[in-house]
Amino acid sequence: MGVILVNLIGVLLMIAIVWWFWLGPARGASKAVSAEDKLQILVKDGVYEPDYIRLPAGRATTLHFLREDPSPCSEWVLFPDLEISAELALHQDTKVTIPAAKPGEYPFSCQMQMYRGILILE
Ligand SMILES: [Cu+2]
Repeated sequence: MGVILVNLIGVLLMIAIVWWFWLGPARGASKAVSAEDKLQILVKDGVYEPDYIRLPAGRATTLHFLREDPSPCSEWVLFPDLEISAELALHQDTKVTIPAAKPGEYPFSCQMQMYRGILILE
């Protein structure tokens, strides 16, 4: 009986972890950034923070990338669908201007696609 209970707890814990990382409440809603804030994206530890940005379509916007990762992997940020690439200075704010564009999903990443994010224009 005790063994079954321990297994059950293990399984529930795994489900909880999976739920948290893949389906959790953090995805989307809480990472959304409003157009009023300074749109700063921290580049650190293999992730863009936030990695999910919603902005109004049809309006140019400036994103501020703050790169804190010295590895060359994080040096460039690419928005392939918008034909934007920018070299990010280490420990400094790098402005990246997003032109007015159609509504849609615009993924962005480093050159090797280790860092990934998505820009939603709506
Ligand atoms: Cu990379």
